[in-house]
Amino acid sequence: MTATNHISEWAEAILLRQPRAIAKAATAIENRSAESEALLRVLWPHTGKAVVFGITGPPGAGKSTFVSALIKELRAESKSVAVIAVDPTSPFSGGAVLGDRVRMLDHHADPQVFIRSMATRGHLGGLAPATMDLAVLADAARFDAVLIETVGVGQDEVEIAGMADATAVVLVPGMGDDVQAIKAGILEIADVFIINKSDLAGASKLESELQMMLSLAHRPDNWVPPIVKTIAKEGQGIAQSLSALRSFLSQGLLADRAAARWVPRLEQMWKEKIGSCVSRQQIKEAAAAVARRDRDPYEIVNEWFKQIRN
Ligand SMILES: Nc1nc2c(ncn2[C@@H]2O[C@H](COP(=O)(O)OP(=O)(O)O)[C@@H](O)[C@H]2O)c(=O)[nH]1
Ligand SMILES: [Mg+2]
Repeated sequence: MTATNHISEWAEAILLRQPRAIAKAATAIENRSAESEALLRVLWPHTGKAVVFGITGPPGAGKSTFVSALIKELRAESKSVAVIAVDPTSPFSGGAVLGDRVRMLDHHADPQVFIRSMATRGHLGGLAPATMDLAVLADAARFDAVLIETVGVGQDEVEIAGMADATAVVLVPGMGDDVQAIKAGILEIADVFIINKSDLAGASKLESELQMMLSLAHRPDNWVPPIVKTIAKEGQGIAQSLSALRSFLSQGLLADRAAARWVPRLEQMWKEKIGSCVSRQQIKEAAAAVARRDRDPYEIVNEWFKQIRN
């Protein structure tokens, strides 16, 4: 079989939503293999139908619980759902991936639900492109909704959520000096605020703090992010959250927004492309030479740049 045939048959199977073809593609995308790029180019013309929701917020806010409840809500509407969970994998917390998987097990038997956990380790600069490519894959496989869960701690993760069609920032009461304590980057990408764990004390206080903050802020698109109180573990407020996300989508500003969202995404893709032209080993060797004062770092970078253009 020729390489092109192989890719087109693979793409065909994905368009038919065959689980094994999708899983294999997801792995190829995570590994940033040359094959995956060829595959994505074939899939691309078949995309653009799925709605991509970003769900972000601090660790433990209840994002996975919220996502799980959102799957249920979407399945009740007979919508198919793909979930991409970008998990933090630090040497100190190995349990996050498993925790998310277990909670989402409810949906694992359902062929209309696809769940992929992605490790953040080993994606030097390529985390965002890999995640967004998984969303392209899910879109091509005709999933109606794609939910991307990221932990709003690293800049990469915050950016990923910001590339979605609509982004929910999940907060919880009792976060100390609340709104001030939250990373500014997270707040900037919120199209909808979710105050989860509203069964706990302090939900109203957080709500008024957020309202205060929103009354002072001003978005260029004039959108005022709604605030929805939820108890995700009991499925409360989930339908309202979905409506809030959809009301943001239905503003009629979609074309402008889509173009604006493609700016960081193309930047990321470009960065990844450049990064992939020079190996880690080459960089290490160059670094040693620079440290020894054998080489000039400016010249090295210029050489690499010339290499790309050839
Ligand atoms: N009290 C309360 N706990 C919740 C709620 N939603 C989730 N949790 C709990 O919060 C913890 C963290 O949830 P998880 O979904 O893993 O958070 P994530 O790290 O943001 O994905 C779990 O023990 C959940 O059971 C809620 O609405 N109220
Ligand atoms: Mg989680």
